[in-house]
Amino acid sequence: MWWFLIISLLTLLYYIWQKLGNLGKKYPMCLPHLPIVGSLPYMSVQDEAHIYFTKLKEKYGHIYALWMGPSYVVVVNQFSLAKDMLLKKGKDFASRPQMVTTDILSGSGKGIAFSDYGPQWRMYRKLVQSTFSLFRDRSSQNFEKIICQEANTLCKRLANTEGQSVDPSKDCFLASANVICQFCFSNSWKQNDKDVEIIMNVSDAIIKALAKNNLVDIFPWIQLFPNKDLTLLKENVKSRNELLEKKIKIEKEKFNKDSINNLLDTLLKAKMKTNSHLSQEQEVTDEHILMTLGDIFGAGVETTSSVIKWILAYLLHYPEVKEKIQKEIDQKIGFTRTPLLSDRNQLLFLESTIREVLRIRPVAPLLIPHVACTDSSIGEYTIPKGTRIYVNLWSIHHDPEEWDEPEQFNPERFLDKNKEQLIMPTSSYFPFGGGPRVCVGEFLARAELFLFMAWVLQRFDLEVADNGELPSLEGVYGVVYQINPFKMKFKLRKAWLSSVPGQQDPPPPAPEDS
Ligand code: STR
Repeated sequence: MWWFLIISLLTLLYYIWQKLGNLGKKYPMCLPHLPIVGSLPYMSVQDEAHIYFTKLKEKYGHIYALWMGPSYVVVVNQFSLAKDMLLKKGKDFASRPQMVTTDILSGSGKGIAFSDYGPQWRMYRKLVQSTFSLFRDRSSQNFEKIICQEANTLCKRLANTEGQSVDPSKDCFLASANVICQFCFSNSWKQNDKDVEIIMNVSDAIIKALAKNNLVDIFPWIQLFPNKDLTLLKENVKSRNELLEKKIKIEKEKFNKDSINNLLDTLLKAKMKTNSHLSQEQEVTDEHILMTLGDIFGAGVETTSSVIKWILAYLLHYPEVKEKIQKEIDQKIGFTRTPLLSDRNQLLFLESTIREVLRIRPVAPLLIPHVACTDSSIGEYTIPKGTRIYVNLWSIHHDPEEWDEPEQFNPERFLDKNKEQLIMPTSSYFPFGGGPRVCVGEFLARAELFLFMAWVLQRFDLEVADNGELPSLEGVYGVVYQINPFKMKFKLRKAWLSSVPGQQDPPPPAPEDS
């Protein structure tokens, strides 16, 4: 009997202690939840996650909590709260959750996208950033030159498809893969290289496997049972790693510590400096090199090629926008030279269209989940250490309190009244995330989107495929919000053909330093 009293007393004391500890603290409203399964039985599986989380805002407010099995998750749906969390208290929320699927992809949290916030992550991120600076600063082989070379070959390939209905996926993939391949290894792939096909399929399979909303990420013990999705993910990650390892092995031969030209060189040089005096965290290993290259490669290819396809699809739906962009290209650039990065403040319709596509169809609608590395707060709400946070970019980009008719595709919202200047109508816009984990390749991505689109629209008209079907603007939710496959036609513009008589090839790229 007395032990029963002691247990009851201890439980009561614990309860009071908890209550006292929480005095004055305010937590986000929480969805109902049960032991073990958490809020899962109360959640809808009909809508895709970003849409469902946006709908929940009506009932639970701009910030709310739920339990994904044993994990406490907070969803942030509003820009001012996201700003507080990503920018003001960025370091408090800069960690990543440990999940079975991303552990498989990142070799247990190596690389930079899915690794924990700490000295090791910082070191690899700095190495990547320093390589980005190299490509921005130097005059030979800078980003502008590389992108223009790729835009040139892209246009040649598209000219060869003249008049046929084609799926633009492979061409978009190859163009962005080759830019990132130059960045990582200083070389590129040819159109019919078998490896391109392999890496394209493998990358796509990885994204699809990650998108499956795997239950193993909620209940890791599920991996003890046979799991088809997980096996598929493992196989594809293995193929990707083998392909990258093969490339690393070949490119390593050319390494010269006095001539650092690409990301692999930067990482190998850092590895040379590794010695026994360094702590494990500062040690550069082959596996870390592989994972860092894998992240940069995956991020560089999948995001850019996906956005280009979204832009093409929107321009097929809104030919009047395409015409405005082309008119501006004709006026500001004409046909005697090719577009340059410095044209960005001239081609306002193109820039505003890119911004609008990144708003209406964000690359990563829930970003990559963040984790609180310390007890902290978002706005007035207490967030305990270890909380998983989803930033609902979809809701932020479609917030009717911030955007006029957010569901409408309207690039001109990014232009002033006279359509003479680019503007930002609201701050409710984070297409590349923000804070310490902001996309490291934002500069490159924006440069690629601008130059690829400017080159293509300077010489091609975009037409609906022969079956007359417009692409669906409903995407497929995942780490990258992808468009469903579609076909279209690229037709050389009459104006282009008549201005460059008898010549189907674009003029040679003439970019000098930006
Ligand atoms: C794509 C498929 C692949 O082969 C490797 C990766 C790893 C990095 C991922 C990338 C993925 C998808 C897009 C991500 C990127 C890191 C940052 C980027 C998630 C899964 C975004 O935040 C959009």
